[in-house]
Amino acid sequence: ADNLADFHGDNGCDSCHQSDKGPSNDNLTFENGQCVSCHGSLTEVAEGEREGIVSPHKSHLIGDIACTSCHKGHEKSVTYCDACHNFGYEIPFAGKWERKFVPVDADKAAQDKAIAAGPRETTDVVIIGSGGAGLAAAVSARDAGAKVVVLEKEPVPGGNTKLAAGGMNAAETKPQAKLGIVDKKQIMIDDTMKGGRNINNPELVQVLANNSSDSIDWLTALGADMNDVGRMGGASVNRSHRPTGGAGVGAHVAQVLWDAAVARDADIRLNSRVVRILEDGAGQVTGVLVQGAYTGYYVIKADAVVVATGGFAKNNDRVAKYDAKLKGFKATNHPGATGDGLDVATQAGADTVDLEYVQAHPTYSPVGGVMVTEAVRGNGAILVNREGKRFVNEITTRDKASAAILAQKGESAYLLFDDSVRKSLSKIEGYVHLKIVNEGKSVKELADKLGMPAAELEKTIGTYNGFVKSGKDEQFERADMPRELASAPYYAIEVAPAVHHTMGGVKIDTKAEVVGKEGKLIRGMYAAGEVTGGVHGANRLGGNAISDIVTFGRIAGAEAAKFAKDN
Ligand code: FAD
Ligand code: MEZ
Repeated sequence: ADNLADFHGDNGCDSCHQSDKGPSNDNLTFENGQCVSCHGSLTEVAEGEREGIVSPHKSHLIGDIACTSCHKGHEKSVTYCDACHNFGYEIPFAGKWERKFVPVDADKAAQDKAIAAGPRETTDVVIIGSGGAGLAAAVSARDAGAKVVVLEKEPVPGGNTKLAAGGMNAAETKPQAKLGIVDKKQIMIDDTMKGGRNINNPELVQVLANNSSDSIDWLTALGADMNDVGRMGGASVNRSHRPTGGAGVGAHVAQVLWDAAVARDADIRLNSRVVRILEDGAGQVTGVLVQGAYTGYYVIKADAVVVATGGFAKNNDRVAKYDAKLKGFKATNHPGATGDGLDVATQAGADTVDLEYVQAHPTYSPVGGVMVTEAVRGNGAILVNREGKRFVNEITTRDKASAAILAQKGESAYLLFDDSVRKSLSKIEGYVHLKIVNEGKSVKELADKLGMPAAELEKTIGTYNGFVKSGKDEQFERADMPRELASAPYYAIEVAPAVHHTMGGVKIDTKAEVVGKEGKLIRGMYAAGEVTGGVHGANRLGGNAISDIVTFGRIAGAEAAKFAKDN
């Protein structure tokens, strides 16, 4: 046998499919049910695995992970995890993971034919993308009474949102008050504008900051725990919210939003790529053309469309077009962050802003294929070079920290912390699990392991601890030094910058309505999240994206539902 279908062939097509016409929907709901009925649920399969491996069946992905995300019927199977990691899994009937960018208009003749055939179905609001912006929009549109279809091109939901780590920025919140943190929405506005080099759209920044505390309350009411509050680069106050104990914010928020959307009966379809937004020729959207991975092209007629397709950091050709310095760089993003939503929106007339601003995250682990959260630095870690010396204010903005790392020998550095930092942030356990953390019982042991001069590293840590005690970083003016690095064991992760966030995108107004190329609003088209531009200016502050997607996602969903009702 060459693939799973051949392997199961003797059992007949109906061992996998409900009818001899093949898959009934693009989620492969029936087919996945068949896998589970024979092999058990993901949890059950994971229980049977050897200890000590990073389990392929116990993942950080959200929702109910479909077996067919990796195990394919009629083609080669692929390990979805290979999009970021390399665990060396052996999967039956394996092909190599690869993802080529296919333009949205690649198959124009077949697309035109599907459009000519007319709509297969009708809904009030179509949401493109199942990341945080899309799911927040789905929840708020359902709460406003709209019938909603969410279309997601990947086999797993959650986009980049499920990977978000360090936190969600918000000012004047209840968790801040409980911790005695004094913050002001105006300070969040000022920090965001300064971090974005003052080219952000100030009206959008006001919406971001002024609604941020409401967005924390909204998530909390849906069941989220946003009670831990830490510091991110460029912030003058602790305002980055995450679950108690410091778990990753994104997987939690995405799961809460997914559960809320499912509980509200949003119709969520995976493996469903939107390749065109349809409009009536007079500036109003009429629906979308979908490319179902298993059911082919079809049209959904809709009164309103929310574009929530995320950024394009994983598409290095596109990144390099805007910033040649980033050519060949790795990316922190999920494989679907290719920018085709941007193409779909611009082909339907949307204007764009700030596309040339692409951000590198300073601390990506090339060994693990994962971004190491800024919260590790926020909670006290320092950056040292191969000589064992600090070289930058660790909690400066990302553009500055990335440039400083690239200026070091080997174009990488070590994120260095002690056991007290590890204990302060449970997200670090994930990095230990991925085996990317070097450990030493003493500073000397760690330095020897890294091939670093031990005396120099001991001196660096001693000097830094002195700054913590005096409250003044005399070397790099780091403002926030939450703890001394004095509790063994000591840890280090090698880090280098990787493409992380695309600041520019579709132009929107404060109601998340999309602005067209002639400056006129496109009626019925809304956009939210990383696909949009203007909120973050030239450089996004850590923690502001989750805030952006929840706030503008909620606004987009509510406004789209209202538009659908009124038109
Ligand atoms: P996404 O969550 O990326 O969702 C977009 C979805 O649209 C994807 O699932 C994609 O597959 C789908 N899609 C795209 N095109 C189409 C199409 N044509 N048809 C159908 N579906 C389509 N920000 C913070 O504020 N705090 C953090 O701690 C933080 N940590 C991060 C850590 C990592 C590793 C990464 C990568 C990012 C992090 N960010 C963080 C940034 C933040 O996670 C993202 O900017 C944000 O989640 C984007 O949300 P979104 O909903 O706009 O897009
Ligand atoms: O906002 C981000 O991208 C962020 C906080 C990432 C991280 O380092 O955790």
